[in-house]
Amino acid sequence: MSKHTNMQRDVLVLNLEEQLEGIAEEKYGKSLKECTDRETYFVLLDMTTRLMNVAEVYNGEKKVYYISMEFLIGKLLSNNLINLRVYDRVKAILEKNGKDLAVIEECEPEPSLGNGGLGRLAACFLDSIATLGLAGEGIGLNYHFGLFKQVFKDHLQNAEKNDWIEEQSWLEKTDTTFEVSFGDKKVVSRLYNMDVVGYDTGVNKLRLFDIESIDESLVKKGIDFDKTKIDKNLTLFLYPDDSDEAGNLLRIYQEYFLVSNAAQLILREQKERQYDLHELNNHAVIQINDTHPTMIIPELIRILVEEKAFSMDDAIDVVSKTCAYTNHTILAEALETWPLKYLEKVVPQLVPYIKELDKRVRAKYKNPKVQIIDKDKKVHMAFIDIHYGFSINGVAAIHTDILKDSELNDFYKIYPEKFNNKTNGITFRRWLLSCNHPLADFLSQTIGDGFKKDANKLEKLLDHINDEEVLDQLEAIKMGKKKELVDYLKKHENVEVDPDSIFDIQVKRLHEYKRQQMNALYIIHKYLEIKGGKKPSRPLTFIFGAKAAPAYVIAKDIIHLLLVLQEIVNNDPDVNKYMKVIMVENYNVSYAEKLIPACDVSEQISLASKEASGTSNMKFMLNGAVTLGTDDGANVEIHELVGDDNIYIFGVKADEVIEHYKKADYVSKDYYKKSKVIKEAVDFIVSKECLKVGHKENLERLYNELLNKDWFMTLIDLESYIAKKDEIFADYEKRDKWKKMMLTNIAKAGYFSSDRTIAEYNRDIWHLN
Ligand code: 475
Repeated sequence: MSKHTNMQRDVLVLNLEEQLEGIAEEKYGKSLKECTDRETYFVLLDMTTRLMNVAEVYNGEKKVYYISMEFLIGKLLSNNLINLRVYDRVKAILEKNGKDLAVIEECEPEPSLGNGGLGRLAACFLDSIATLGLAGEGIGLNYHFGLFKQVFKDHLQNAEKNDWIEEQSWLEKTDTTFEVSFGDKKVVSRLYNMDVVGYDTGVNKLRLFDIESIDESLVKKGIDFDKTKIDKNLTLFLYPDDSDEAGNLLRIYQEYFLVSNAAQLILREQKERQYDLHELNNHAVIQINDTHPTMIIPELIRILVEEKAFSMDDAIDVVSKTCAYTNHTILAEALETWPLKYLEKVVPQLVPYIKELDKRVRAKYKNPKVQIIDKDKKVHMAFIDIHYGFSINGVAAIHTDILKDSELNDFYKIYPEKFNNKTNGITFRRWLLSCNHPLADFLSQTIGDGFKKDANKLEKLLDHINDEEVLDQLEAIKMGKKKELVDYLKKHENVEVDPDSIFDIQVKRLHEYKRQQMNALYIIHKYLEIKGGKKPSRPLTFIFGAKAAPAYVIAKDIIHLLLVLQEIVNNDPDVNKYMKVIMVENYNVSYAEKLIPACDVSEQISLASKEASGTSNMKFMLNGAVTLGTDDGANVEIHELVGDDNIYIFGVKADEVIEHYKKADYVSKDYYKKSKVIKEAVDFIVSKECLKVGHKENLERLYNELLNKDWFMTLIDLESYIAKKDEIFADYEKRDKWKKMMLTNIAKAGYFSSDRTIAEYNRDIWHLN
């Protein structure tokens, strides 16, 4: 940090209390004490912004641009205060004035600029890039309503808009505007910045582009709007319903809007610094977050050729050395392939370049499976990244292996040197220091606070594995967090939960491959057992949080089933003393921060091979939950780190699953017919009890799906899942063993700090100073 900014910062920090009083007076003409909670929030926002304004801004010879359609940043107040190292002081000042920072935080709206894992990862990465002192920025879109707000009505998911932008917010409006041309229209963009402050370091920027001509009034009911009015709707929502053509086209408009702005911003910066564009790769590296921003490649080539007098060869060469791609999924339906005719309509200026890139591939490789434009005239976006980028990475060891050995094997044979793994990580600032103060403080007391800067130091906790006092403290902290959650659930979901029950939690997007339906079948099984007189030794609380894509019918049916089970179980006097089911409404980052510290059993039960990595598995572990999971994604690495004795693994392995798909020999009905337990659980979905509460159409559709399709093999693992889950619940009673498992999981979580992940990206891909 430079001397100058350091001093300014010191002055502000020394006089924090006067500063806050000054801002309160200036803004509201009253003292801090007299401010309402909401006013206090805005006072803090102002104060924090001032502190960030005097922090060092990173500049380097080379910069990373992390381009992503999603940055699921969550609320920022607490995190910014923590990273600025003023959290405790601010909290104390507020307390002196009769205020509770935790209550103030509730006034902050959550920006939901992401769907799930991929978007949240981007946010963790920004935190780590700044914390490691690297010059880097995120480039994304400023969606006005973000991801929809989930509301339950009649046991069904409804979608409403999430209005998060207020008059005063973390967004800073800039003077930067660009023109973006589509085939049939032009729009003018506007850049908004958000500061991203590192932990005890300087700041970077998150750049969010918007359009000047946006019209929020286009949204009439729920999240419906006229999808054809591009100049008015472009940045209204994240991921509009893509089940129809207009939705798909809007998505392409959004993607091109993102990359056109990114390209203009990056090239402007090169010019300002008087860099030679022939050396772009020495000054910029572009990390493409999944295929959504892939058009940055042909767009940069186009600009270099048409506006900067590059030859085609030179343009392709330098852009290929600048762009790197991260793959987050092997699900075929998530790998983008755009019909060429859509691209011709939206971005005709890119089409000749995409055809040129395709032509060059064809000249070199005869294999039709590596060609960019296939025989049906569809453009495979990932293939552009692989041929014309210098790096491709998966997000966990097993995922990268699957990419190399099966999914992208034809490419791996051509470019083995481009493939690399970067196992995901999470920022410990948000997922420990901010969401679990008691645990963070206790760790500081026990092992010193070195772990805050070097997460591997958490391993020191292992020295205390036989220390009763430490083990009891961990248990007490968990209980404290469970009680906080109990109060919150009472208030927000109107359910009573026993803090002494086992908290078993599955929170993530709703998708059949993640198998929430398998968890639901276990719950049915338990319910029937209890009805039959077999009581668990301790009450069980099953908690879910998940949004389903509005166009994903079966996913919404699974939510319906969970809500129906919640009603049946929680209202059945024979059962509700022994178990409860809670599907929380509108699961988001803020909710995750309340649920994760309170969890005992972390559900990570995807069909092996399907979950690229998962990141909630890491968050739960760090907060002392024990994983119940399949050998999938980063679970495999958690397993290796904690050993067989500190994790509960069940189910078929990835290679077996891949074999089944290859042979197409999985028949779910066979499992249903063979097992009484499976049959009973599945049949209950369409039982009298369920049909009385729920809807015939939804329940029957789900039942038929499970019996006749079950594309993600729920029934193949159901029996081993039931057995493992019964085992983990029984082991919960061996308190000594359990507390040691908690401790081991926390101690071994250091590897999953996103600081480690980002250091690896930098070492292997970015090469920034
Ligand atoms: C994986 N989202 C997790 C996480 O690497 C992994 C897809 C299409 C359009 C918009 N969003 C998506 C994802 O693919 C996604 O979130 N993938 C997730 O990325 C971070 O930990 O296993 O499912």
